Parts: sequence; structure tokens; C-alpha cells
Amino acid sequence: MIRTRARSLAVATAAAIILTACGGGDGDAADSTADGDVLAVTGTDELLWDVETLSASAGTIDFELTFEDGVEHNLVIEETDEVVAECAPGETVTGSVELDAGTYTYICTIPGHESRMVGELTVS
Ligand SMILES: [Cu+2]
Repeated sequence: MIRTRARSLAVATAAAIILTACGGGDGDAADSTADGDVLAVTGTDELLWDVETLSASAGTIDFELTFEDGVEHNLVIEETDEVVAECAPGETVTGSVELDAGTYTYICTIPGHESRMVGELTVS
């Protein structure tokens, strides 16, 4: 009995360590400034991106866009004219785009936003 319980505890502890490790990896992927698979960007009520430089690996690049309450935004790759995502104020949406290595500009094309909501995406 006692031996079985000790083994169960050991297995549970090992599982907890593995889960913790996975959680840390997800956190890194969501970091907009890292070479993660998901680039998290917020469009603010002040008509700005919260992150103005991003980097990613060539291929499929996933974005997670959050738009603050008051204003509608979208995210477009200027060089390719691809709309990565658009959504209503207060929403978070995901979108993806295929890009080769290079330097790209991501903008919001809502009239009046384009001059302020400009960021640089480096794909390597
Ligand atoms: Cu905008």
C-alpha cells in the first residue's frame, strides 16, 4: 500500500514538472519580441501598436491581435497587401500570413491610422 502511494506521488511530481516546462514554452511563443510562432500585438485606443518591432521565422507566421475597447483596427502587411486580421473593438482574433525572409511593414489601414500604426516585421 505505502509503496504504491509513493510511486503515485513520484509520477504526479514528474507530470507536474513536465507541465511546468510546457507552460514556459507557451509563454515564450506569445512574446512578441521573440522568434516565437505567435506574434501578439495590441492596437490601442491611442491609435498605436503596443509593439513596433517584431521578428519571426520565414513561413507561416501567426498573429494574435487584440484591439482595445474604443476603436476598430486591422493589421495589414503593407508589402503584400495581405489583411492578417481585422476585428471589432475589444476583441482578440488570430490570423496568419505566409512570408519569405525580408523586412516588412505592418500597418492598420483604417483611415487616419496609417501614419501612426506602423511597425516593422523582420522575417529571417
Ligand atoms: Cu487602427
